[in-house]
Amino acid sequence: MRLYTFQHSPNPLKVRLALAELALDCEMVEINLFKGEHRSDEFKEVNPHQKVPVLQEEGLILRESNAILTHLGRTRHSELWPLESRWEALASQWLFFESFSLSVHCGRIWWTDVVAKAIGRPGANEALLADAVEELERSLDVLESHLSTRQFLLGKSISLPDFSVGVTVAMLRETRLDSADRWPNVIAYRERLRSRPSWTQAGGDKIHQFG
Ligand SMILES: N[C@@H](CCC(=O)N[C@@H](CS)C(=O)NCC(=O)O)C(=O)O
Repeated sequence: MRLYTFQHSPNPLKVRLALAELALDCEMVEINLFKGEHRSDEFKEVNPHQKVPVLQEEGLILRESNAILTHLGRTRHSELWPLESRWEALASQWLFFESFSLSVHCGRIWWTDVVAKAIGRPGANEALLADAVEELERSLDVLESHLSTRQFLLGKSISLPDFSVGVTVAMLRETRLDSADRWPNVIAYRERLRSRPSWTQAGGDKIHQFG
């Protein structure tokens, strides 16, 4: 199994966390986005969309982090992905929520407040940022309420959808929306994820470190 990844990027981090928690061996191929390596002809053969992560396994080439988590969950029998249809329906719900209601908006704010400042690139424009904040506030309120009675998305135990939603809300650390007063349960959830050995093993804090 091989993963195309980049140490400072959130979407590949979701997969590295899952691999660490599932104790799976995987060859890591680093694609340096800051140097434009994802735009090379060689990488376009792997992923015409020119994005990471991409997982290669026995002839399967799979892009989209949440599809990769689903694949790992369904093929590796583990308590991180119970194969029960109602459980899987709720897992899908959270993966789609992450994809449509969190990811792009968190990405814009993280890029502007953290990455662009650190590496000297322009942030997102003001209209996009205003839209991101408005959309995210509503989504974070949903998550805040959900986590008021649960440790993790699907109850007491962590599962693969937590690595998706958890990484995406972790992007908001040190941004304008990093508010423990407004979203205490979300921040506590993020810190539960960050305190796991898998977070350290996967280099989770590198989404905030660009030295
Ligand atoms: N929906 C995709 C998003 C993948 C994505 O945007 N990856 C970023 C890194 S986190 C990337 O490769 N960006 C390079 C680019 O868009 O040019 C997923 O969940 O995997």
